[in-house]
Amino acid sequence: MSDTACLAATLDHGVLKLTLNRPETLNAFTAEMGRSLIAALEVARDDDAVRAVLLTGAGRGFCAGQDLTERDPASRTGPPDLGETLERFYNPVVRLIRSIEKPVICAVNGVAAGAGANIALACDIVIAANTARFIQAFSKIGLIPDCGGTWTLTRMLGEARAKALALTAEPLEADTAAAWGLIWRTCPAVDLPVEAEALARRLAAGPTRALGLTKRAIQAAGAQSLDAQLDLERDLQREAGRSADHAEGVAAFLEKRPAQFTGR
Ligand code: LHQ
Repeated sequence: MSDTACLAATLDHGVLKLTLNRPETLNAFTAEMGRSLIAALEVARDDDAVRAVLLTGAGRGFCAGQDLTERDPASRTGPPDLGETLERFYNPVVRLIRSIEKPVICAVNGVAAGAGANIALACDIVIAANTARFIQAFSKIGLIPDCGGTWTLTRMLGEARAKALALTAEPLEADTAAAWGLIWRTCPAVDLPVEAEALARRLAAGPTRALGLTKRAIQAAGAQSLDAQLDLERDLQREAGRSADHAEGVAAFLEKRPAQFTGR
């Protein structure tokens, strides 16, 4: 698994660990980081050896959002096309995280601001250091929340909290984010690397196909009726029922032994 200067990538026990690696800027997001993250997530999508993804940050921050030194108004002649920036770098990252049919875990090791917050919140399971904060920093620089933030916050928290966080840009402590149901849970900062790795390895050893189909079903649920969801569950369960891992899971139960899932 190849590293780049701003994104460390390792594959171990089926876990593709991606570490945003510009700690001196709290891992602020550059175009190079965007290209590297997209390429790594495409590998995660396509390579059967990858059975879970773990995204985290190096140093004391998770990600401070767009690197604002790349956006200095003094270094350009006209207004920027931020829509184009989103389409090239940020939207593909969020679309990949959501569409990869494998668990994507985010270990938020410190502050997550702007795009950094919303990329974290796009992941399937978010576990954060209890010292971390989530900041919808956009309004401080005259922008709107992106990376799906307006969608994610509204669905997960409702309009009242989504609007207050986005309009005020006030930091949300990780423990409050967990209490509000925005993330799964927090743990002491010192324990985060070990806990997140253990969770990722456990999921990577799971029935990957069923986990991927579960992700697809849950993501579809918010946009359709119960009736349509029952139809979708029927179709996806049919597919899961044909997997080798389903046969293995049942056999292991009957034989009173741990299942050895292969992801097929
Ligand atoms: C940074 C950054 C940073 C560069 C800290 N850039 N250096 C935007 C535009 C284009 C297209 C699409 O989408 C977007 C989406 C966005 O992400 S907009 C939001 C951009 N992010 C922000 O506005 C957050 C800016 N950062 C902060 O407010 C603070 O740094 C936070 C609250 C994240 C952390 O505060 P502190 O813990 O007090 O750390 P610090 O401010 O001292 O930062 C440490 C260093 O990191 C510092 O450098 P220095 O050389 O002074 O040690 C900062 O300049 C640098 N840094 N964020 N986004």
